Amino acid sequence: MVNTTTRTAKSAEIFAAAQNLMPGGVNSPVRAFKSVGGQPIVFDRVQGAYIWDVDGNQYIDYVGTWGPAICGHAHPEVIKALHTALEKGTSFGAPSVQENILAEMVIAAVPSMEMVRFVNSGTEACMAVLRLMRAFTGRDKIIKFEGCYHGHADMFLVKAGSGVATLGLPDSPGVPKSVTSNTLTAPFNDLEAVKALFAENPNAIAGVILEPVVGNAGFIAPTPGFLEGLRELTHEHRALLVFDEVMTGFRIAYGGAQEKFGITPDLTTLGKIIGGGLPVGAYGGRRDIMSMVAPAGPMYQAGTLSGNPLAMTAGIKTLELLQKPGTYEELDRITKKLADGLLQVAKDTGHAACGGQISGMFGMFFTAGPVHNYEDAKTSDLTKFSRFHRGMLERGIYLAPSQFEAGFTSLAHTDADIDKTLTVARDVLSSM
Ligand code: KE4
Repeated sequence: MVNTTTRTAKSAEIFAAAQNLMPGGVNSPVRAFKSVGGQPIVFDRVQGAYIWDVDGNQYIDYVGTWGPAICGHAHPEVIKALHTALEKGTSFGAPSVQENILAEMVIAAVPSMEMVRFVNSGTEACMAVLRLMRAFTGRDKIIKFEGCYHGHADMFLVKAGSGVATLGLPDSPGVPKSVTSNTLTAPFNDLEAVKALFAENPNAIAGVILEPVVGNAGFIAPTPGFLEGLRELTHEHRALLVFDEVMTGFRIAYGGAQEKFGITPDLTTLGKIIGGGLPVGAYGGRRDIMSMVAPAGPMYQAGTLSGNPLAMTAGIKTLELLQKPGTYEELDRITKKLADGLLQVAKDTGHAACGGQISGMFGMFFTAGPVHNYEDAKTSDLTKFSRFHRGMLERGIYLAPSQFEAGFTSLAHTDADIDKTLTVARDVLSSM
């Protein structure tokens, strides 16, 4: 039995103080470990595939600050580029060439992107893209999917995933019915339900927004034909198709899930990786739609720190690193080894489990499955997940503190890291 009292004493002290200062002691709910129990560890530093907490304990990290650390934490080339950029100042609030450079890289990479607007978070990107969908079509309703999470803006907090699902919140107080009455929902992977919503709301639906590979209800892949069906349905009803690739962008493939699956949406949101760990979000797509965004057009959206030179610099260097040949083959190899290994260990130790991976994104549910949507995900054994999470954490493996999140690997993870992770998982699951 690992002695958890002294092992994480400093974390306990710091987190206790934090709870008097910030709601739940955190600045984002999922970090509070509410659904897995126990206290969070307090980070001191990160490097490559590893975390060190304030007590000096080292962990292999499969959260990667929720996706941005795809090249490994604190990559030396990113840090070096930031040091150079810092000498020129931290914020301009005016055009900079770095914005052009990152915009050109994003437009060149993402099939749907003809123009792009940078913002400061995925939430901002999704808020803006929803306003743009409505401005372009003149329609108010949208379709989202149960368990998908598109940031914390009011109109998306309907059957949302991620922290909302983690905390089991029915949705959120403070969100007026008048705002969510235009948000229609359907089960992920259910084309018939989407067809029915279009039939029930003729000429009223601005578009469909989804995570093309769900990461906020746990890892849920699209079933064959689902994405193609949504593309056809939105074309048929003159509605827009929007891929929220805040998580999947530059992770599922360099061009995101839209490149991987060969489906081009009308608009795309991005975040996480394009900021290389600094605050960046983006939305973009067809030029005729993006031309509506102020000051080119009438749809207003703005931000003091949007296009921040430090964030642009970190994003540029991160995407440069990802352009190296073999990047996504290696991510897929190392993550497949991990995901397949975890499922094998669960089987060997008598625990029903299902899951999978695509490139550097993976997930596992403690249920025989299959898991095709949020309702399926909710049937998994959440108590078992919590015990597994705690057991892995105490043995130096840092997994996302919620069943309703995805796991992330990086180019810094080695075969030895995966082998150690699978050995620890076998130890933990054998004792459960
Ligand atoms: P942010 O506002 O957190 O940058 O992005 C919101 C968002 C939008 N769309 C998708 C598909 C997302 O995954 C996210 C944010 N992801 C969560 C992790 N599931 C962020 C972690 C957190 O909330 O602390």
